Amino acid sequence: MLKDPRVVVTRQLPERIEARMKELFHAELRDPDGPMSKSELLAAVVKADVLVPTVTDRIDAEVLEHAGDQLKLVANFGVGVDNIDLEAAQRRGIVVTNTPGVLTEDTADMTMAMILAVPRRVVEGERLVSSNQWEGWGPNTMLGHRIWGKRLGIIGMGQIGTAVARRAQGFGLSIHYHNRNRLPISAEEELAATYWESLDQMLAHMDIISVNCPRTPATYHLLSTGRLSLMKPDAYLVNTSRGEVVDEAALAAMLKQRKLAGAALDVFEHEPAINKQLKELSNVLLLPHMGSATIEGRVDMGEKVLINIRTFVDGHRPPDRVIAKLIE
Ligand code: 8YV
Repeated sequence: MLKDPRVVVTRQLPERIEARMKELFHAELRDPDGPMSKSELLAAVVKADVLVPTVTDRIDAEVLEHAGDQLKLVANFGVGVDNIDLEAAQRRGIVVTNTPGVLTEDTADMTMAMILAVPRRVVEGERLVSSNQWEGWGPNTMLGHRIWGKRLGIIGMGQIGTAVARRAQGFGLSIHYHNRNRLPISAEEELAATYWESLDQMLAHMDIISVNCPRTPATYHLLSTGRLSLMKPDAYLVNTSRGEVVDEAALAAMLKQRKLAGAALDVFEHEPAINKQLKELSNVLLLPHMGSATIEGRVDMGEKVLINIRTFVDGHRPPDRVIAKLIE
């Protein structure tokens, strides 16, 4: 049992969550907001009993090895834990938790919006109107591609992938997926989903690919030049997972050469930097990592963080403990 734990939060969280954080713990909140520099992170782990980082903090081996013995818990505000060196945390006996479940539906909604937006040229159409260049309806104006009846290939059929599949079914897409483990037959039947053991083969047959797997050592550049080249030239790529799963430079080059029809990307390899070529293309929709950005979602994430910390400091196993081996 940890008495009056010092909780350092690296970013400004919803007001309601920060208020509760202060009631429950000796909380050090971020004001003004902004990502912590490496030196600020190093200073934080020297004094914190609990650190609450986000995707904008790299909690790498250097940071964790610099931590004082008092640091016992890293309670990530986010489901992806690729920003944390889990092995290094384990070596130091530091527990890591995340916030699964509560951002599934929001992220799936955004993924679906992106699946619809690029083939139907939603953003191009908006730009045409807002730049005063629209000259009126024409039978051959702004033609995109039909969604209904196309094949959607989901890479990573976890909670978010499954939530995307449920939505996509309603839009008449046939569901295909590649995952480390095949789903139970009942789940496949419910989604009318076809399992592809070979990612390469699935890529070659899909009209739209949605990346929904976590970023782990095994998924880094999973969509390499070679794999992207397997996709049909009239196929689209959507990524709401992590930028590092796709070789961004290779993707940009292929889109430029029209070897792919288009892409919708909410995440990037070197956020907030984005490959310059991507910004110059009209068949690409670029969003600022906002897949889970709803007010309700952020509050739910904060609640999860509070519960994880509270349970831990009370001497129990926190509900969302992340075990290094399980996610690799
Ligand atoms: C979050 C995300 O907004 O939770 C995740 O893994 O990618 C985002 O949707 C972000 O990570 C918060 O830290």
